[in-house]
Amino acid sequence: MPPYMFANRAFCFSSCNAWCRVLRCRGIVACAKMRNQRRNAADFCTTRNPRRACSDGILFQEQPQIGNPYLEDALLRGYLKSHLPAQVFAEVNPDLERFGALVKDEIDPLGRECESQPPWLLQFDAWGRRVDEIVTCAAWKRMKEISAEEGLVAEAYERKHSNWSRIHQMAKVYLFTPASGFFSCPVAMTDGAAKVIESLGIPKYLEEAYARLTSRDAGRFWTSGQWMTERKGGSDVAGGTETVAQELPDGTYALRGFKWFTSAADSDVTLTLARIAAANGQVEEGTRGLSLFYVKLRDEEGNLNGIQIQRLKEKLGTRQLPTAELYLDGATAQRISKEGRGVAAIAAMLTVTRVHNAVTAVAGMRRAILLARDYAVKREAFGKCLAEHPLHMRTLARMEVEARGAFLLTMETARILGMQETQKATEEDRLMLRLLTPVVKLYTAKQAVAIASEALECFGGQGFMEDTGLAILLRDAQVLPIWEGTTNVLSLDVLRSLAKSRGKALDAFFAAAQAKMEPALGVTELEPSAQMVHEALRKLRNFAREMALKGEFTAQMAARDFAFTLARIYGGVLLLEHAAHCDATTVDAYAAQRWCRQDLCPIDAANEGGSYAMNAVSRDADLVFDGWPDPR
Ligand code: UCC
Repeated sequence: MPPYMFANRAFCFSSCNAWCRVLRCRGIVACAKMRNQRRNAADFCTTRNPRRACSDGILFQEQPQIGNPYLEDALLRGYLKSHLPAQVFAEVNPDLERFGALVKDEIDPLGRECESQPPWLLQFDAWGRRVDEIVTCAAWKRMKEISAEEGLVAEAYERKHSNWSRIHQMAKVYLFTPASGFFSCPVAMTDGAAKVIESLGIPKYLEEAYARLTSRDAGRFWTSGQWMTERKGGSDVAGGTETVAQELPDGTYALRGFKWFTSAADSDVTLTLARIAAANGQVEEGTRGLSLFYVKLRDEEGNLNGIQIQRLKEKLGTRQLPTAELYLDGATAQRISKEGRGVAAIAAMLTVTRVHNAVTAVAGMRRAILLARDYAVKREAFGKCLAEHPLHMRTLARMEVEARGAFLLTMETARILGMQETQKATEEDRLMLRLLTPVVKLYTAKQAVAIASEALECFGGQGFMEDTGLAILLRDAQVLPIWEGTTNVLSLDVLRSLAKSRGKALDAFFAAAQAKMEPALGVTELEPSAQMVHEALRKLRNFAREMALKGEFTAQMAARDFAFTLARIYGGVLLLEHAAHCDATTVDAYAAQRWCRQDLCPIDAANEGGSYAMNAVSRDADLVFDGWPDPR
């Protein structure tokens, strides 16, 4: 044995005995006897026929596995138990347990099939006829049926449990999304389209679409796309949308333009933006020129509606999902917003899809952690399993705390969305929904990438391999900070929400934080953490006052740190609220304490350090362009 290994073992023996006893008591690590039995079995294989063992590549590391994801997720179950009314929990709990089993037994294998059989574009048939057919695998089609049958959209609109239906639906989507081969993307957009149509009062001409988008009947269920990104990009929608809508005599419109990224381009219908052309062909530029349109992709015979599919995109991740470039060559469309109110109308969709984005982010974190946790009790290194190494457990615990905060932030946003849709929301709730949606979307997305990356490291080299099914966790997570608005665009959206509400959204934030933390203040082990959140709130309030005085420039410079501060503080608030609940465990309290130990107000330190001073931009530019061959 090399000396370094000996040294390592000696260290572990002397300092970690007590720790290992704790793990064994909990049955977390196999007892030494079981481990020896396993090792003896392996030795038996190799000593009997060592050459065969090497040449056959006999399994020498155990594969991490996830059972029923609902039963393995203590926080999800604890959250539902403590938040849902008892009667609602009694109905939702068995449904989620059953659905969790379905995820494990059927959806997960289908998701893997979607990965191994990605979509492809059949542009011409054998006789040269242009068909532009996106060919998807059977598993992808089955995902659509499951989405309908399980009411992954419908649940939120039937409102059987009033405002809590949103939580029920999002909990199901949370279980579904990491196993779904990204069918959760069309589910998210379908939910968003249903929301827009509902917010328009379900006009007669959209009744069928609404019924189908929210149907549980797999034969009737339609999915929707959300085409917002054109050749000039997807962030600056007002500056980048070139598609023109020409009104036809029957009151419909013909759309002409190029949509650069269209996710789930095999959808049945879509919502999209375009500029209405006047009789002289002129269009109005900017936001005021944009209107929202509803488009059916194919006619009754299955022919595309004036749409050419140019190509499918080559992507880093989400390869299961057909993302296409589309040329609209006279696609017939119905205008569904008032003229020039397209962005405001599609905002209802953005709220919903951004919550879905966050749900996918936290669900991805959970999946990565469940796998890493399982591997920690299976994989041995330096003579013992990973769970017996304190540093490894510390790493997993950090990931767990991060995932918990992100989960509660997401569910709280979904909860308020449910309140708003059932007319139970107060003015404070409405302001909080507007503020929290971009905060939660941007924060969870960034953390999802970080957690996925950390999780891969937990598997060593195996985490870097495609055929383990682990590398995809990171590849797929990387889309989340980009979809539905990048981190910076959403940071600026946070500022918009403050400006539009004349600061009332921030007042609502302070009031909600205060109220939610109240119960924790009376609990001895939570009190110090609650004080830390209080202190962070005080610093944030001071910064907000300073920002108001300094104006737009400082606000923009600080926007990202500001959004992260809101997320950190509110994550702490929600973890404390959860830990103060009567059903909470000591683990919940510990998670809250751990979260609150980090810097809850990063904007304060950055401000103190001069990050938002007037000369900071030019200094940033000097730094960035240092060595650039063509200085401006
Ligand atoms: O990402 C995409 C791929 C789809 C895949 C779906 C995945 C779903 C998750 C799946 C999980 C598995 S497509 C979309 C990517 N692009 C974006 O998300 C756009 C990013 N850019 C922004 O969000 C910008 O902030 C814009 C485009 C909204 C800003 O545009 P404007 O033109 O500057 O807009 P204004 O002037 O700020 O706002 C126009 C109106 C205002 O209303 P009024 O006129 O009444 O004052 C705003 O208050 O729209 C209102 N508004 C909003 N309302 C704007 N943003 C919002 C909002 N977030 N909420 C409510």
